[in-house]
Amino acid sequence: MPSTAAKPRTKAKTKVERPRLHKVILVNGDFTPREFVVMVLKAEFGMTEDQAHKVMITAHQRGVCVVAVFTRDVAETKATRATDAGRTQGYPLLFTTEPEE
Ligand code: TYC
Repeated sequence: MPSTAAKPRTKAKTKVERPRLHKVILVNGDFTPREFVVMVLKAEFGMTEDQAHKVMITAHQRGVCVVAVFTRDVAETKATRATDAGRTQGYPLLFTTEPEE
């Protein structure tokens, strides 16, 4: 029996894209002590004292500093945890996220 099935003329392309990364951003504020910001950066982002101090000072001087990049879920979870760490101590410490270009 002759086959009537037409051969596909196009080949399905498997397109695998890397997930977009998201930045965790530390926002400056007047009321959170510097040492507390450094402590949170060390605890939540595994930074050394030196790295954490540099990030804190950059946010303090410029208003914001990129802490690290992660997949969206991880970035959001870390930003929330770090922000909550401040809130539990009564500090208005703020971490936000934004997609990388
Ligand atoms: N600006 C704060 C102060 O002078 C310290 C600080 C730095 C707070 C960075 C938040 O993201 C921040 N005590």
